[in-house]
Amino acid sequence: MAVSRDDRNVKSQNFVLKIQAAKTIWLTTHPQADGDGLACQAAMASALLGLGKSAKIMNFEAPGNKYRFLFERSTGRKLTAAVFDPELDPAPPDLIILFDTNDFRLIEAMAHWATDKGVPILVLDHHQGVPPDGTVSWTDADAASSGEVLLSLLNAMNIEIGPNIATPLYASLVFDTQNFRFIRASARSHAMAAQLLPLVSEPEKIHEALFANLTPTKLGFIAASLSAMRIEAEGTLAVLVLHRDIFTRYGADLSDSGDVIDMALNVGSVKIALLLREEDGGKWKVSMRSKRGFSVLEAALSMGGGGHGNAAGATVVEAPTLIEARLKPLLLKEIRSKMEP
Ligand SMILES: [Mn+2]
Repeated sequence: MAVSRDDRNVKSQNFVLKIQAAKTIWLTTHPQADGDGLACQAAMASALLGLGKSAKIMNFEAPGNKYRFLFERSTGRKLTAAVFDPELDPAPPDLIILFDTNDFRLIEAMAHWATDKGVPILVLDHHQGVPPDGTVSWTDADAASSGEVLLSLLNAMNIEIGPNIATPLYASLVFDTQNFRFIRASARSHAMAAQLLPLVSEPEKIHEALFANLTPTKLGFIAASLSAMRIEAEGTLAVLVLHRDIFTRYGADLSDSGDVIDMALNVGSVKIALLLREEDGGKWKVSMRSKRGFSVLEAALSMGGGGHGNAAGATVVEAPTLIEARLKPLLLKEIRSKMEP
């Protein structure tokens, strides 16, 4: 449904007004925070500090090692990230901004806590779907990264983009487009890169941190994972089931398995890749990726999850063989219907 320009402007003004009125602001993102959500937190923290506000990065776990560079700044103090724990009885901020998801089930504990304390949560995101009714949001499902959406907010707020903001925003773009391989809508991502790049002192370091971060053990994890991958349905579907022991054996973290599923799409014939990853308490994280023209969103929604057309997932408590048996017919149907001339 098209949003009229006036509606959009009213919504946008509301978002900006809420930020302007707040003195203390928490910046959060979904659990297992990635290079887009964390980059938004870093960029927004610098923007808010520049406005003289108190900004606190509040996550659900410590950021992954490869993302630590996002919190270093060329001027001013390094940013730090706290871990949300309502038991510690933190002082409620005036406002919380949630980046890179609109799914409040993912931040359930914080959402409940915020409701109890009367703290509003704003959403800045580029995923499909909508946040709970009444949520003030700034979203664009055509944007390649939440960082791209954040840049439009900062521009609307007339905030000057210096190196401390440009560097994480550029990183968000590099990360979510996987080095500009997945450009969602348009040339906009490249235009944004052109605007930001002159302010980024060492762009190669961003690429290295995000993509050239292998260690011998991580390489071992990738080799073992790839050899467990099955390529089925005339080469069009890649399936990978990773039990916890493989992570323990190689000391791999959860972001490492994301790299493996991305690799599956480098196989020319593969249209969709499906990864099942064992988590705590009998839970399995389902991650799906697809090439342009093939959507995995419907399959993720059928499992109670969400995401984008080309990257979606869910968390399910069920045996992996059963999850696979439920998903495969949907994925094969998608592949076959889109491959027909
Ligand atoms: Mn994102």
